[in-house]
Amino acid sequence: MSIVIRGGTIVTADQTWQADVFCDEGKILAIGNDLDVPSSAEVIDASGQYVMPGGIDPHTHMQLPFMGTVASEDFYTGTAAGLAGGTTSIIDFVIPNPQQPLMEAYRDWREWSEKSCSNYSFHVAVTWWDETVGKDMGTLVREEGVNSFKHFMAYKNAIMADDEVLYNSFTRALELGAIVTCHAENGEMVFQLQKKLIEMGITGPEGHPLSRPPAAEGEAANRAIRMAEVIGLPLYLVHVSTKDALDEIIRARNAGQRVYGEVLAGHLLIDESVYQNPDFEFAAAHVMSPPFRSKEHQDALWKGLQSGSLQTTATDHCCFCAPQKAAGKDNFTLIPNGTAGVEDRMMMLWTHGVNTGRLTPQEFVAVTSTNTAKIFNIYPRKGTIQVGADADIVVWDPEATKTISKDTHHQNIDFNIFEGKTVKGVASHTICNGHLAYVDGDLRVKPGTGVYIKRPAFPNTFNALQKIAARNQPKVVSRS
Ligand code: DUC
Ligand code: ZN
Ligand code: ZN
Repeated sequence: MSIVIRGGTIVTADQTWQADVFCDEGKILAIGNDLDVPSSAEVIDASGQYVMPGGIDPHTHMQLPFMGTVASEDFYTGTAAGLAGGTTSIIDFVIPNPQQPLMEAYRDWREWSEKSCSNYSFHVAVTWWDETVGKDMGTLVREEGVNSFKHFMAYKNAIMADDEVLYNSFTRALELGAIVTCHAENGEMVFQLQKKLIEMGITGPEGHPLSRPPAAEGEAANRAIRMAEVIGLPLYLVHVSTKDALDEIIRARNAGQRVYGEVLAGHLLIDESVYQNPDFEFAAAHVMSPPFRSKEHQDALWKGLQSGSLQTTATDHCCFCAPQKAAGKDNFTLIPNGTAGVEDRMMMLWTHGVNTGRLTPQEFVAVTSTNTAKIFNIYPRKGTIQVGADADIVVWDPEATKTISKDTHHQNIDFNIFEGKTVKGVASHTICNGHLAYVDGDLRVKPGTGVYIKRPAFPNTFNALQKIAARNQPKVVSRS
């Protein structure tokens, strides 16, 4: 299928200009004015609209088995919903059970994800340690195109990585030239606070944020950052939700450390008051970790994004419907953690970022697509509009409006945390690998058309980093 997008304004992370874009065989083949293209090419009239790289959501959990249930959104419905919102790639997570071989879990996720209809890739979680885990990390990097390993510092007695696991995994990742990522919350602190709150009779969703205070995130962020400093490798903190964690990132970056931070659309736009709602279904629908925070933290997160201290935006898209959330009716610690957003992220970021003047359109492209492509080493194949890049493109109508609702969204969940919010700025067309996947409300997708994206390791960055790491390692001092 060949497509020509005519009359739009192209926006990349570093340039804005008017030109047509011609795509064929999944690639962008030409950019220019009055392009001469085959008469068979489908023409998209983008006048008055922006032509931007498709969104990349670096943090989703499609059909995740978690807390005794399985997330309701599968790889087909989830990637389709992403396309409806202008997101053409996701990076999801393989999460092995403790003692489960990494390669076995990876194969399970690859099988489940075959029905995807957009681009997809995987971070792999390290939830336990022995030498076979280190060996599988090597196979994943060298043969499967996995260049990032995730560590949950929370979820004690389940998937939590303690300091020993972190140390071993970070050290191995450095040898392999892979980046490490962390969910930073002090799992022991959360576990003890959960016990205490239940003993005190606080069993409803209002207990959830109380069990996960900002300091628990700040402490874990600092611990992960310091460990990455000593071992000497880059670190990416997922879903930074507090000023506490952000301040640790700023300190480390000012000290020359390569630390990146991701922020969720939900954390920027929803505040902690949702947990006080007396309707269990409503409050439980917002239970995710880390929880939604106070306006003071939200304000700091926006500033972090504007200043470049936080580089990417994501959703942590992880859907559980009301009957699943009901597992925690009498005990908030049993409510499956997760909220949706893969379809809404770009619209919410445009409306509250660009329309408010917090972000320029180019900065919007950087934080919704380009920076993720660079950090996870798939740039410029993904994350930009240039000749030779994959034809992952969103045509964006800055004047179109829409009211977000669970009744009209494509996400497979019975709730929307942005319910009733009107956005201005929506995807009119989404092109994924050269295929027109979404046109003005019409999804044109088929299961299994998505492409698995391999992400190579970072040899050059790591050669430099290993020199820095050597300086931090203990030295043998001669006593003679
Ligand atoms: N947080 C969630 O809310 N859901 C999935 C995993 C996570 O860390
Ligand atoms: Zn997390
Ligand atoms: Zn997550």
